[in-house]
Amino acid sequence: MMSQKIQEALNKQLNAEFFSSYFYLSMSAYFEAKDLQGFAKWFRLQADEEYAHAMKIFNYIYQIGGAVKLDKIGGPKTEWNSILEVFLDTFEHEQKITKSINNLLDLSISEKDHATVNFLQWFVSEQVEEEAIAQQNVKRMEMLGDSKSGLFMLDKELGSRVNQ
Ligand code: OFO
Repeated sequence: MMSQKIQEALNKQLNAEFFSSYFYLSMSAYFEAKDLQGFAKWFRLQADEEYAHAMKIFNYIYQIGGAVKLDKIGGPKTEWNSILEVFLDTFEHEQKITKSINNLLDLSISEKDHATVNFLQWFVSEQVEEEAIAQQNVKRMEMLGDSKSGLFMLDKELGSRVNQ
């Protein structure tokens, strides 16, 4: 049985993952409007992945006898000044999520909740991957500069993404 503190923190993280999904879906909509189908698809799959992260936490809370308390999800940003800004926001957001996973892990360690410490290991590895990808996308966008053909190629490449 988890402590009240851990249950609240897991519910908070659950909300953050749902927000991530909503945030990336908003980015997907932004690219749909620009007719950049590859980028739109990439962010839609990213939104699906975040939804799956949320559901992982949802299922875990019940597995260890806790209770899920769904809260309202904040309204995500819907307008960006440039494509680069979208990728910079993604990187910044992933860094924020990494911090909140690390805080949750610190709390689980101090509460001696070994099951939750173990559960969170998957998220720790996932965040390393997500930050690396987000940073790589920022670098690629910076390299492209104003190149239209570069943008077309990157749109094509990101559009080939498939979720595992
Ligand atoms: Fe859930 O990993 Fe990104 O935010």
